[in-house]
Amino acid sequence: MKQRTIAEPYKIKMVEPIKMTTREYRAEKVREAGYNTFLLHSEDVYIDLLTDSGTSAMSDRQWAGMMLGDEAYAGARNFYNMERAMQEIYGFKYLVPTHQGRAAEHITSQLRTKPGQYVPMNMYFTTTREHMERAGGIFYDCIIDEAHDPQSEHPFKGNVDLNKLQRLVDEKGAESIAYLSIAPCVNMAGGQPFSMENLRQVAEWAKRYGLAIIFDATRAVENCYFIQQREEGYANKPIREILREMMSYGEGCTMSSKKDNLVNIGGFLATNNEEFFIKAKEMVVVFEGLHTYGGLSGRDMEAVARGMYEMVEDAYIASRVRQVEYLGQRLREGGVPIVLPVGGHAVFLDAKRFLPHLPQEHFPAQALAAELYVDSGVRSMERGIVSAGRDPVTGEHRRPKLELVRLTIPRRVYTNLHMDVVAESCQALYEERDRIKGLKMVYEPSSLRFFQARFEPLP
Ligand code: PLI
Repeated sequence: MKQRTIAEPYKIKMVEPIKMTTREYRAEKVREAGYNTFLLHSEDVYIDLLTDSGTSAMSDRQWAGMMLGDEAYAGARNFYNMERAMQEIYGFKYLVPTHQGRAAEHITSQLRTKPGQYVPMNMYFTTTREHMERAGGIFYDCIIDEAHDPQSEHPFKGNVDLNKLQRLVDEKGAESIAYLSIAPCVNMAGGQPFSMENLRQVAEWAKRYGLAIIFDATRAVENCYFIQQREEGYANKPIREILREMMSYGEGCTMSSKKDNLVNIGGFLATNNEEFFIKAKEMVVVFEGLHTYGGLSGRDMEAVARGMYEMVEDAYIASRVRQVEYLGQRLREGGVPIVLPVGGHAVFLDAKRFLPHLPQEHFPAQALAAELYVDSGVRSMERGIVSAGRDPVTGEHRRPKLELVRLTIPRRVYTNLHMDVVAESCQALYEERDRIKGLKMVYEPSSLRFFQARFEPLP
């Protein structure tokens, strides 16, 4: 039987007009932006699928909570509300708020990594790896091979390959590992989930060697939805319970509240490890702010607390992930090459298959993102060779197998008609793909280059 439609479990109370521009105008703007969508002015964007980070629409309850901000320097009531929400929803004991996810990554990497130690992760994430390397750690990719293949339809492409973990221990010894960094709905793989079964096995393995799992819980709720839909034994379990079980396998997490938690700013570090908590509190006051606000205002913490309860409502998360799936379905029907299965937060165009005439050093995904903007005012993001950066030892470009353009869907913001516009634009570009040319990089920042790099079209 055909799946029944699930509509959004909310209605729209306030709207924000968006600007429609001409093709000529956009061609000029993208040139001024050095063909980098991060450098466009948001006002010149029609449908903004750059990121799902901090772009959510908050609910009336979250906005009402903002009015109840206790803007005390120390011990604000909203901190205790956020702490209670985190304890109930994620299940960890201790909370250190931070202004966003990368601040929690900074603290964790500095405190938990000795120079030269490995940090196994199920694929890299840009800021996570950057902080790991700044702390002297070495990233070790332990995701299953299928994750690097955009056409593999494995239902849990975010799974960890236990053989890869074992190989690391056999070759280097367990003491060479700082901790395991495990991310639900792996961003750079296309928003791909891991299964609870796989996580359980990883947790057992880690226990055997006395290693901690620290989640990057950024998109854990979306992963829980896939577990509920795809994994035996979870179909009738509420998302809230699935999340508690998932988190129970870790010692703690870093978190960008700007995703799952449905807020525009915020993050945190959570842990059951008291010693780590005490050290993290000492460090947060140096880099972020007092340990009861960590760079956030009272009202921000209140919005996070309320967002945590809203994100685990089953009807919300179903409509969120199914909107992403809807865009994926439209693109598939139009024959546009995308990463399969469609992930939890974004649809990823496979630029290698979209533009097979462009070699990776001509930055096909970067060029495609610029073309998409010119065609329809839709802003997307490169997730390929530019995002991967350079190897810190050899200085060479890292050449990821995945050369992708991410169409990231903000939460509770756009309608499916917006998704139709996006799909039609991608399809139109696919039909005229042969005329799309590559780019050359003319300015390259020393780290996280994708944010500020500039390009020019190749002749
Ligand atoms: O942007 P932050 O500092 O709040 O969070 C960093 C961060 C950590 N982990 C993961 C998996 C992320 O996706 C992430 C941020 N992602 C962004 C900004 C994105 O556009 O995907």
